[in-house]
Amino acid sequence: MANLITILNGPNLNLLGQREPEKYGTTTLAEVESQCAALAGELGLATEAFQSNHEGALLDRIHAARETSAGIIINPAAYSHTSVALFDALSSFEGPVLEVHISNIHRREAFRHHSYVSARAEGVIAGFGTEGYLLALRRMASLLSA
Ligand code: CA2
Repeated sequence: MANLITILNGPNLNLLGQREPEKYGTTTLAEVESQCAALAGELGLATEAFQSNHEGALLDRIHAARETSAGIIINPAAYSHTSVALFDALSSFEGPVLEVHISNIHRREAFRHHSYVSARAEGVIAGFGTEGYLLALRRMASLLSA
């Protein structure tokens, strides 16, 4: 609980590194998750990672994290732009929430410029590629040690 960070990824991110490398790079989700686990170890944290293409499954993991995790790092993917339910679930979580987007959503279509999740997040990282997850983890370590 004290050092576990839940890393959540939303719809289609299971395809990371396999399609659209010009937008999302060539690193797979499995590689991102293992990079995060390694960095977490160096930071004195631990990670659990979960990806789903289903909104309800993500909500269930956020609810579970209320009992198990000190913080949440989430890339809600397309649900960022549509889901009040994710905002509500994250609002029930007491620890820090950091939002990650691999691409710079502000340089893309107008419908990607607003994220419901951002209003709940302590911070948002966008456009740093998959490195954004590692930056978020470092920030999470700072937030939890403050
Ligand atoms: O930039 C991001 O991380 C996004 O959250 C990615 C979402 C998009 O809907 C958001 O606006 C921004 C899309 C995830 C799709 O992931 C894919 C990865 C590889 C190939 C195809 C899709």
